[in-house]
Amino acid sequence: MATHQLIGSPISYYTGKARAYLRFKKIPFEEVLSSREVYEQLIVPRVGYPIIPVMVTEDDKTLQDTTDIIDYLEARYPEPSIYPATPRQKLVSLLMEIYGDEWLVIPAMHYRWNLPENREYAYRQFGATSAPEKSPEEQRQIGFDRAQHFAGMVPRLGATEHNRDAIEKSYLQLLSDFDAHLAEYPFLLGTRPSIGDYGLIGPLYAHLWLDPASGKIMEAHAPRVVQWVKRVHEPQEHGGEFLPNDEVPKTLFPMLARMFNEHLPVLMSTMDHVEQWAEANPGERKLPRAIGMHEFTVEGVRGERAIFPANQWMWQRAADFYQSLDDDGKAQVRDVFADFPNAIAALERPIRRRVVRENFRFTLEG
Ligand SMILES: N[C@@H](CCC(=O)N[C@@H](CS)C(=O)NCC(=O)O)C(=O)O
Repeated sequence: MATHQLIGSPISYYTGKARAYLRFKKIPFEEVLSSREVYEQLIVPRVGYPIIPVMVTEDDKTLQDTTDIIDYLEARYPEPSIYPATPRQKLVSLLMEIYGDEWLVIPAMHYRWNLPENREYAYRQFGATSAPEKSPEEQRQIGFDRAQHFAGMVPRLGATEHNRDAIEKSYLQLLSDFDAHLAEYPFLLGTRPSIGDYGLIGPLYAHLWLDPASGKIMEAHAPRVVQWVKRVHEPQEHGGEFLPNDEVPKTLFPMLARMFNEHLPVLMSTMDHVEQWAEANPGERKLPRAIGMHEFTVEGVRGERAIFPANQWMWQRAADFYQSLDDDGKAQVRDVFADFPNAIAALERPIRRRVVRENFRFTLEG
């Protein structure tokens, strides 16, 4: 009988997110290695361009983007839901998903491609995925060639020699903040993983734990985060509960504050640039992957990175949810984020030009 297939690689960021989710939900699936042949014969013909993970469902539907994969499966396998039902927890879980998916890619890619031990490991793993039948020496060469595309993304994502120390400082502080949270709770919002845990597992599993030099850093700075990585990626439990009374634990606030300081200004600037791009390109709907460069700041150090409309698509999930709440729900959110006026302003900001996904590509709505 046909089963869902998850096509991806053992050291891929977003494959790890989807795999962890599927395991927790006990959804039957088989994993297919994204070899060169699989890219040529399955991924590119179905999606239109090379990307992982891809899900081919048991009834042969093609899904890409882990957020779409997860939401498709949540509708069919609703219990136990990874979306809290209450306003504050649901919003916090969506924010942590965006932060993991779209911002922690900076430390993740920095550590993978700028530490020689990790880079060497990644070449070999890339090669083993791409050409499992070849010898280790040939795989290393194939992996090296394939890796150039990914290593080349690092400066476009904003990680350079100039801000290296700041990126590492911010990441190590995030690790210790998360470690302190995990002294109290097994997951972000209680004893059940939420969509926020799945956002964070992408970077924290593959690049920041499995890569050997990264794993040593995590073991040394945040042993509880290591345990969480294992708990999320190899779940033993299938249930658990979100905390009662829509509580957002105090121990999450340092992580939220870091996201609001570093990532939120970039999300707002992305929306400005999407609006400007729409003005400058009347009638054009298909968005390029990146639309110019903008500044960002980490630990007081300024950098530049490409502007990705994909980031806005993810942000819309949180903003739409907040804006859909009734007055009481909004007031509860404003209350819990009272110390973060920039977060409230961001959530209230109308989305003038929406980014949607059509045929696996980002376009402007309507
Ligand atoms: N947001 C997407 C991103 C998928 C993605 O970026 N995958 C990476 C590997 S983990 C990739 O294939 N990148 C190819 C590229 O960026 O050219 C998701 O959640 O699935």
